[in-house]
Amino acid sequence: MRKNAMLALVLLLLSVTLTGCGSSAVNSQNKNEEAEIGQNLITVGFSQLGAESDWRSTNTESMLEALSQENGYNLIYKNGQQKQSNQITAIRMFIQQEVDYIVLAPAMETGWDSVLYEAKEAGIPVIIVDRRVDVVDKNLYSCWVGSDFELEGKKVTAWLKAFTEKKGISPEDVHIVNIQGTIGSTAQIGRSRGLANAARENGWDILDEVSGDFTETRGREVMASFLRKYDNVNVVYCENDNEAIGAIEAIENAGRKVGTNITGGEIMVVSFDGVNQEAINYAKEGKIACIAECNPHHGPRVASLIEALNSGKTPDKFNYVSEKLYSSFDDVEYVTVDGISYLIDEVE
Ligand code: GYE
Repeated sequence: MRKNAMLALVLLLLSVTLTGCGSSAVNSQNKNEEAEIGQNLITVGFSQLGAESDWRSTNTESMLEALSQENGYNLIYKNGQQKQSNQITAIRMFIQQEVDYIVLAPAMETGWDSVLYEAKEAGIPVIIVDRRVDVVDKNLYSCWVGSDFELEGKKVTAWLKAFTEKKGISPEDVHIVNIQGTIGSTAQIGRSRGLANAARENGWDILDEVSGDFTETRGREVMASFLRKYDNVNVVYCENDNEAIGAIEAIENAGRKVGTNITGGEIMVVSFDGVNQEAINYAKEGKIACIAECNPHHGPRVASLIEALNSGKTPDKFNYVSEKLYSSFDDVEYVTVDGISYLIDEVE
C-alpha cells in the first residue's frame, strides 16, 4: 500500500512538473511568436479629429482598413471629439507609447507647434492627413495628403458663374449665404476663400456667413436663421453635404422651394463631399445643384507614405488627390479653373 501511495505521489509530482514544463514551454513559444509578429508590425498612433460627418466616418473606415493588422500595422486609434486639446493629449500618449509613426487628421490649422516639436524630439515621424497644420517649422511633419479645398471652392463657384450666365441671370441678382465648416479648419478656410474671391470677381452679393460645424443639425439651424433674416437669399453655399441636408430641410420647413430658378423664388443649394447617400440622391433630383467631390479614401495613401518612409525614402511633402465635380444639370459641360478644365460628371 505504502509503496503504491509513494508511486502515485511520484507520478503525480512528475505529471505536475511535466505539465508545468510543457505549458511554460508553449507559453514562451507563443510569446516568442507574438514578439516576432509584434516586431514586424508597424505601430501607428492615429489621431482622428472627430465623427462630425459622413465624410469623416468614411475616412475613419478607410484608415482602419488600410492600417490593419493583416496589412502589417498595430494601429492605436483615438477620436478627438472635435477638440484640439484631446488630439494633443492623444499625440502625447503616442509619444509615451513610443509608436513608430504618428498620423494626425487635425481639427484646425493652428496650435500644433509644441506637440509636433515633442514628437520630433522623440524621433517619431508625423504624417498629416486631410486638413493641414500651420506650423512655423515645416520640418515638424514628414508629409501631408489631402484635398485642395480652395480648388474645390473655385470649381463650385465656376459652375455657379457658368450656370447663371447660361440662364441669363445677372450677378447682382445672386444673393448668397455661406454655411461655413468648422472655423479655422483647412476645408473651411479654402472653401470660404474660393467663394469670397469668386463673389468679388463676379459681383455677387454675399449676405452672410456663419459656421454650421460641418453637421446636419447646425446646417438646419443656421439656414433657418438666415431665412428669418434675409428674404432675398437665393443661393446657399454649404461647405459640406451634411450641412446641405440640414439646409434643405430648413428651406422646406419654411415653406420655400429648393431649385435652380433663383430669380423665380427658388433657393439653390451647392455643396461639397459627394459621400453621403442622401446628398447624392438630392443631387440626382437636382435639389443639390452642384457638388464638388471631396475624396475621403486616404487610408491606402497614408499606408503607402508610411511604407515609403519606412524604407528610407522621402515622399513628396504635399500630396493632393484629384477630385470630380458633380451636377445633374447639363447646362454646363465643363468649368475651367486656373487653366485646367474639369468636365461635369453625373452623380452616380
Ligand atoms: O468636407 C467635411 C468634414 O476636412 C475634408 O470635414 C474634410 C471635411 C469634409 O467634416 O464633411
